[in-house]
Amino acid sequence: MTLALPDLLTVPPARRAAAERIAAELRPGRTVALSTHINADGDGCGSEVAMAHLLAQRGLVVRIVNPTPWPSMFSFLLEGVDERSAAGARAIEAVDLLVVLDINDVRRLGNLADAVRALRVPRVVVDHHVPSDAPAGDIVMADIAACATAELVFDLACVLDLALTPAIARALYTAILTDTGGFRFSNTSPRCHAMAGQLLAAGVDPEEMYRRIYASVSVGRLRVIRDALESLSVDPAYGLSWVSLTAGSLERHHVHPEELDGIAEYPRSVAGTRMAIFFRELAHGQVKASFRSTGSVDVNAFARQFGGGGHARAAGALIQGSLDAVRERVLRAAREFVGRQAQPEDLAAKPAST
Ligand SMILES: [Mn+2]
Repeated sequence: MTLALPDLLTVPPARRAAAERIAAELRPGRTVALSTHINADGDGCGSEVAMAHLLAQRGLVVRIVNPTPWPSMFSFLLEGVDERSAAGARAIEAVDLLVVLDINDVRRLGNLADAVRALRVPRVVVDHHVPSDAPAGDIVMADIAACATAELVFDLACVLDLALTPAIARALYTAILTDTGGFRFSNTSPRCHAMAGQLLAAGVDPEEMYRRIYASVSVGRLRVIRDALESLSVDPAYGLSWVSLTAGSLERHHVHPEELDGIAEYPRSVAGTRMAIFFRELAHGQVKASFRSTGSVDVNAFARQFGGGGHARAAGALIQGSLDAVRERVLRAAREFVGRQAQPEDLAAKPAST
């Protein structure tokens, strides 16, 4: 008997329809700016670079303009790409089209948000976050089932019938590798692996990618992780684990914020954890809180209490206040939030009479 395997890479109809609406705007000769969220991650950067090469293939003139500097750990992707984040909002004023990647809320564009709101040209959004009430554009290709924004860029390439060059494949692979935590998180779908297979076939060297992304860290990153682990606290009664970093720690070890990706995995890895939190003190009396769930807690819903959002298992919020005050407030809310969501095991373990 043969196994009837699904054709994993077929582009779902809703995505195809969205890709076709976007395609209508991608006219050769147009100048397009690509942007992603503040402190771009692997998915933001990889999706942008892949998109830059794809649109150039189609005859558009492409520039990348991000609200914060291009992370040095992803500079290896930039060859042959026009990256003008340093010019700020000026670099998006005279474009014919804007494509915003990996963002569900225009405020995630930081110091570019006002210029983007003021743009009178078509604004495209390609994203896989839970939609917000303030999208960054009007032509949207969004699907929370996509393992990364890069999966949607891959689909767009399929619909547009563009070539998957080695440079595009590396950028897309960077994006899906980092957004799935190295193919470990729950968004690692069969389709994600099928896509990874295509990218390897298109020339990606997985060991080289592992070395560049996970095995080329600064010694400062490890020292910051040491500081964070020193602060590790757990509340087993609620399944909460958290770490904190002061602004001074990053300064002392000369570490950029983009090098902090993955730190929330340490508290999440503690046995019995349902929700993990990484508190990072910023300048100007703000704290960035990253929330991670092991499955039974919807941290996107939790983050919304603090004006943030993201995904069900990974979300974040920017909160006003000192590190101590924010931590206290968030932990109090987290105990209440987690406490309201009884675990099935708890219910089963309780005698019927109580
Ligand atoms: Mn993403």
